[in-house]
Amino acid sequence: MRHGIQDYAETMMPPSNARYRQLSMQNPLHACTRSLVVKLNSMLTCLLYVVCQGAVTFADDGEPFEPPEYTIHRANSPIRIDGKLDEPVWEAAPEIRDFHFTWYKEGRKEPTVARMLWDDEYLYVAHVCEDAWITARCEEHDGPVAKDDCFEVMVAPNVDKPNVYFNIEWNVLGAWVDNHRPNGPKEPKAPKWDAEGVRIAGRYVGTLNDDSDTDKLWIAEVAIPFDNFSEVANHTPPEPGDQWNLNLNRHGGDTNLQYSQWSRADTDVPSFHTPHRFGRVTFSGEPPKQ
Ligand SMILES: [Ca+2]
Ligand SMILES: [Ca+2]
Ligand SMILES: [Ca+2]
Repeated sequence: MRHGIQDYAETMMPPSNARYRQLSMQNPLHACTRSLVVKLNSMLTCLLYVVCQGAVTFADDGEPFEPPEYTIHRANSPIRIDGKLDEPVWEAAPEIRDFHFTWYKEGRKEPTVARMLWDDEYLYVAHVCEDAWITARCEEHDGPVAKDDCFEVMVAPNVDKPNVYFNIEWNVLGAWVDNHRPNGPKEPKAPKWDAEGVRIAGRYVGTLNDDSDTDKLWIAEVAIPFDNFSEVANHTPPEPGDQWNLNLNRHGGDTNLQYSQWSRADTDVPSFHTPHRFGRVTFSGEPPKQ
């Protein structure tokens, strides 16, 4: 069953509406009084609609949308960007496993496990993507990474400017694309924005660009300097307790695209450019419990 925000408002309205309808039926109200009741009723409808919009929204699948939340703990020991997630601090970091297959409904859904950490210089992202057919051809910056199996982080680093966001996506070869949308998803991206100092190391189990066999997985370990977001974020590096809006997305390569994501979008066709549907991360000054 489809639910939009109006459906939600209507399900909440009957008590108020019924009450005002009852009043107007039981009392021989003057026309202008009835008019006032109608106006009050209409105002209440608008008020409730606004309240409901602020409180909760509904996705097309009828499930109420609550942004997923994640605590990014501080890395209390160095992270070597080598594609091996064997640092104890990675092992201790909380996992994100509940990726949504917002548009992909049939067939086996390929799981993802992602983790994030931070220190004074970098936001760290690590992920393990199960993948039966790994595609990775692009080796140049700002090339067609989106045609490959790729993983993307989108960040809106100031919750007071939720439409101002950045996206960086990479493949297992370490090629990446970076863009900045200073005025929201419907306005043009910044003519030129390059993330500086991004470090990516990937590994995979399988064969690249040969879909005649079945692959296992690919991994990337990524460090993104906070300085890249300094013009938008309140603090870079963040201060403990700071919150950002953020999403993690996957593209699927040549075969079985899937398009999975941490916080699910609300579009009919695949689109990750929905900053109003990003998840919420909180930077903790504490390392993860080991
Ligand atoms: Ca490592
Ligand atoms: Ca293969
Ligand atoms: Ca794939």
